[in-house]
Amino acid sequence: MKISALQQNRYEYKPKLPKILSEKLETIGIVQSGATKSVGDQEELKKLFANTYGKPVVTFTKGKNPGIKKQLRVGVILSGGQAPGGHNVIAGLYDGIKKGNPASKLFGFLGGPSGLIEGSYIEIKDKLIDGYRNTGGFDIIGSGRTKIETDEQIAASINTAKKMKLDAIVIIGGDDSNTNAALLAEHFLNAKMSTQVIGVPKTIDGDLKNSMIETSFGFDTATKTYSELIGNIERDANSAKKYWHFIKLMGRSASHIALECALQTQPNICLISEEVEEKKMTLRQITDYICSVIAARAENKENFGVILIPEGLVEFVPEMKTLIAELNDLMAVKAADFNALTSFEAQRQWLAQNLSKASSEAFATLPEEIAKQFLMDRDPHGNVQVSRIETEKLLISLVDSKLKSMAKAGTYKGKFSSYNHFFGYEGRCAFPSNFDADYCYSLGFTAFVLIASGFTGYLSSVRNLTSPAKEWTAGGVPLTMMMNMEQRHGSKKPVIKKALVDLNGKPYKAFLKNRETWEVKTSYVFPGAIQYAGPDEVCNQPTQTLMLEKGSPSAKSAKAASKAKSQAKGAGKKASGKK
Ligand code: FBP
Repeated sequence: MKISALQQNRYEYKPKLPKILSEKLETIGIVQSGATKSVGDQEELKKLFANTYGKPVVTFTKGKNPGIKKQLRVGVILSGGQAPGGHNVIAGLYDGIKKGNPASKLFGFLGGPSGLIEGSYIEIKDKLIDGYRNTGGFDIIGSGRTKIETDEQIAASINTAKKMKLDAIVIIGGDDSNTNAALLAEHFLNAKMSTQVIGVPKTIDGDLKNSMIETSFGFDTATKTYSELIGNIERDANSAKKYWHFIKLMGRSASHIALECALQTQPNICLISEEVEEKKMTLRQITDYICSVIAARAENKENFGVILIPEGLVEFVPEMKTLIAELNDLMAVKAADFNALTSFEAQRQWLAQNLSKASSEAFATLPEEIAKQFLMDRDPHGNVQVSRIETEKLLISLVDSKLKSMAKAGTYKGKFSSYNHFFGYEGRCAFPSNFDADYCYSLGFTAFVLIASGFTGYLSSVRNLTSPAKEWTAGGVPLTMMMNMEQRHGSKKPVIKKALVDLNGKPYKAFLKNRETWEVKTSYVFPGAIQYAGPDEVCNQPTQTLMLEKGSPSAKSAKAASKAKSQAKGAGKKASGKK
């Protein structure tokens, strides 16, 4: 295969590790917190996870780890959607395992969790991993969305793990895949097996985060890639001055990607699904809001603009949310009846009889093309595939007809010409930014230390991410700590709680502070392409979301400096007092 100059160059990049992981392995000691609790439904989860519930949070610190060099056989799975940095998780895991004991082996399951069920795998060796270091994509072993759920699938996974004599399995995935990891850890213990299970927080969506997981990997690179593209479109819009660009951004239910891109590029409008839900905004109200901004800019002769739309928006518009929930349940519970319907007309009639009156009416308002997208197959976790619903086209058609009626009424005098875009797959396999390359490598290495130290049912956790990498901390968080019970496939299931945009959080507040200005005054920012070499402020900056949530490196060092100064002053005073 022909290799680009950048790819060749990225092979040479040496990812940075937290200081504790660069030390001699035998000196990586373990500190454990007290017992933990799940975020919700504690009693039900305690019963479901009798072996793994309530374990302590683990942090690595300077100490002793005499058993860390034991020989290991580990399997690794890439699960769900691609996210930049996945290859580096495997590289970090591989290097850790081999550093621990060169005779240890790493196996990659092919095509996601189904590789474990079917016993389909390859051994990962130097030559293979060296061809994937610091590259995007999941193509080293492939990924998949199969859920290990049925008794047969669980039995088959147990069988493979036993046959391969695996000490551990690492599952690199999002909230649903890590829910699977938690279940697998529990099933292995129930089957009296010693195979450990460790998860790694992956997803460009940024919705797998909490007090212990600062961000999921891939979010940094994906949002920087989309922001580059949005900035390019903004510059085009500002040059041609004749188009409104409606850009849908991937991210599933949560609006973290849209919000981060808005902070990076300052578009005219960025819809935030979580706000739409809180204000119970109907599709009509959203349309009215967009039209009011378009009309205000037209007053200034600016008949152009950029609008960001989170891909999960429709799930948060009250009437659509209820409709989707009813459809999800119907398509799970009455799957056979629904699947027997051979035409859209037949589906429409069946739905008119089975949906509630309100949902039936909401469904009827959708243009046929969009209505069909609401009925597409659910993913294996029972979620509607929001990436396939063309919300950007739906909004363009609603805005277009509203502007026409405003023009008739004399309240809009502009020209409206629009383009729709969907940025999703463009960002999922980009070369990981330095941040993601370092973070992923550290997560993989951390997974190795957790395995070698005997833990199971944990998520690899690397924290303090807005500081330089050597100051990052590493350890593990029990998967059950992040779980609650939710309605899936028509019944209540244990799942890792998704983190949506916090309307009291700093990133959203920073957006709100500027929103009205950006709506009317052209304030575009052009971030340009991700840089891999150069000054720190160009190539080593974390996302705005992370900096606002955790404090930017400069704010942190200023704080640390002022703390040190006041401590020095205090010490001086004390010292002089003593004298
Ligand atoms: P994960 O949650 O598995 O990381 O997937 C992220 C994502 O890219 C979503 O943003 C998007 O809605 C979905 O995957 C698309 O799924 P698919 O890759 O199956 O088309």
